Formats: sequence, structure tokens, C-alpha cells
Amino acid sequence: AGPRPAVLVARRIFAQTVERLRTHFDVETNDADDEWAQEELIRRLQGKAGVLLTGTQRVDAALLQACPTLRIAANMTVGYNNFDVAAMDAAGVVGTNTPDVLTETTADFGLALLLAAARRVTESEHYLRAGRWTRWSIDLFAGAEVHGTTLGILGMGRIGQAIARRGAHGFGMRVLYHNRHRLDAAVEADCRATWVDKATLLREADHLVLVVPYTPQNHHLIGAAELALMKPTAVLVNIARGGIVDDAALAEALRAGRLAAAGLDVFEGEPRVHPALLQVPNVVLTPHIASATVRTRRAMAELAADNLIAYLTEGRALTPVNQPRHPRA
Ligand code: 8YV
Repeated sequence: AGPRPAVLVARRIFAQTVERLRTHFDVETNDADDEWAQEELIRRLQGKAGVLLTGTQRVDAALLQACPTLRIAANMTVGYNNFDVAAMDAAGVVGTNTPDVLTETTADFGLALLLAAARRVTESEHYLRAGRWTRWSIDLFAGAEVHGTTLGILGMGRIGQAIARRGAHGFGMRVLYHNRHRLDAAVEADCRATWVDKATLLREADHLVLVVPYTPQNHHLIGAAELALMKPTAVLVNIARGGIVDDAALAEALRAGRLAAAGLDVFEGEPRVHPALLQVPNVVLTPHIASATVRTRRAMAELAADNLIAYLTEGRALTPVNQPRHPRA
């Protein structure tokens, strides 16, 4: 056997996971809670065969060219819009993500945001904390109904399906979805979900949850024109990626009462949040935590590490997003 491969853990993760990586590799870590600048990442990647990322740093042609020893980039995320997959294929570098382990946890949070926004949970809590609750009132924080309404889901992958099952089976909702591909009849039956075109989905949904991957085609998939199709009583939830929604247009629709409320876990240009969103009361804002339970974040880190170990010791990644024809040796 040759020397142990070297890997880079580009963000602070769990010590236990790093220890496991150290049993196989020479490991360099980033123990600060800040992301390295791209040039710094490239500098640290010199001589490394693998990298563990948290889904924000770009793996593009420039990085791949500047890091000729890199063979695998393991995201601890299910979304991998930080990967230029075509460039990785061309360079012979494998990318991996962490599907399945976060599906149910993330779906739970989609429902949490929908319920919180519809039932004005955070808005009313701020009112209470501010000492403004002095009496019962018949329409105090009267919100939108959730159970028994029509749930729209845009993007019907694993998480979309898990949300559909919660809506249909738990809340007695009628579920409509739009996806590039229709699901198999058996999956549709299990989710009790019906495929419709995008405009019908926007028009008919009482509430709409976004769970599509972020691709160039999905940039501002929900902008002013799409918001105008939605019911003014609707709640919009985004647990997918910032950039799928035009945040300025959404803030304006919320301000003008053209949409009842929104629940947002992801933002264009996060961790910055569009200042207009901070000004409207009828939006629940959370800092990209839909997958953040103790158990799920551990499972994500472990799966990312398992991908590095499996690929660099046995040549076979567990959950690859691409299959380069000529992998780097
Ligand atoms: C993570 C995510 O919060 O999986 C994804 O696509 O966006 C999230 O689960 C995050 O990027 C942690 O690595």
C-alpha cells in the first residue's frame, strides 16, 4: 500500500466523524465556523484526494484544474447545486451527496413552517413577548386553515413525497404536485397525490411547498408572475434553495396582501436576507435549519465520510451524483 490519502474537511463537523476519517486518511480540518474563501480552499486542497463540503463552496472547472490530486468531493447535503457536474465529469472527479438520511426530518420542517406561517405562531409570539397581550379578542391572530385544504408541492422527489404523505395522511389534505416527471401510479397512490401542470398548481393550491433542486432553469421559478397566480389566502413555503424564489417580489406580494404568509428557510444570497422580507410581519424566517436535528446532522456527516472512505479505499462511492467515464486515479 502507498501512503495514506489526504482529505480536507472544509467546515467544522463532529469530532467523532473526523476521528473516523483519521483512521483511514491524513485529515486537515477547518475548525472555525467560517467558510474559507475559494482561493484559500484551493490552497488547502493541494495534495488532497478528497474533500468534505457543506454544499456552499463551488466545485467548478477552475477549482478542478487548480487541484489536480482531487478525486472526490463529498457534500453533506442532498442538494448539490455547488457542483458543476459537467466539469467534474470532464475532470474525472466524483461528487457525492447525502440523500435519504435527511428526508423525513426535512419534511417535518416543511410542515413546521407551513403550520407556523398559516397559524401565525412566531408573529403572535412576538406580540406576546412585547407585552401587548392584554385581552381575548375574537379575531386575534386568526390565521389560515391547514387541515383539509389543498396542498401544492413543487418538486416531487424524496422530500416532496414525504411532505405529500404528511399532508394527505396526517392532515387530510388533497395533494397536487408538479414535477418534470410524473411519478409511478403506485407512488402517487401512496402519497395520494395528483400531477398537474405548474399553472394549475399555482392557481389551485391553498398552500404551496417548494422542494425543487436549484438549477439554472429553476432560478426565480417563483417570481411576480407566478405569485400573481396564487390565491391571496395562500401560504408559500421554501425549504429548497434561495434563488428559486424572487425574494424581492415575494416581500412585495406579502406586503401588499397578495399572499397571506410565507415560511422561508432559504434565501437568495444567504446568510444575508433581503431587507424587505425583514420588514413584513407575515413571514416566518429560519436560518437554513430544515435538516438540523441532532440525529440527522450526524447521519449526514457520517454518510459524507462514508462516501470518502468507500471511494478512496475501494473505488466505489455510496451515493454518487455522477459517474465520470475516466475517473482520476
Ligand atoms: C443543509 C441542505 O442544511 O441538504 C441540503 O441540501 O441544504 C441542508 O440539509 C446544509 O447545507 C448542511 O450541510
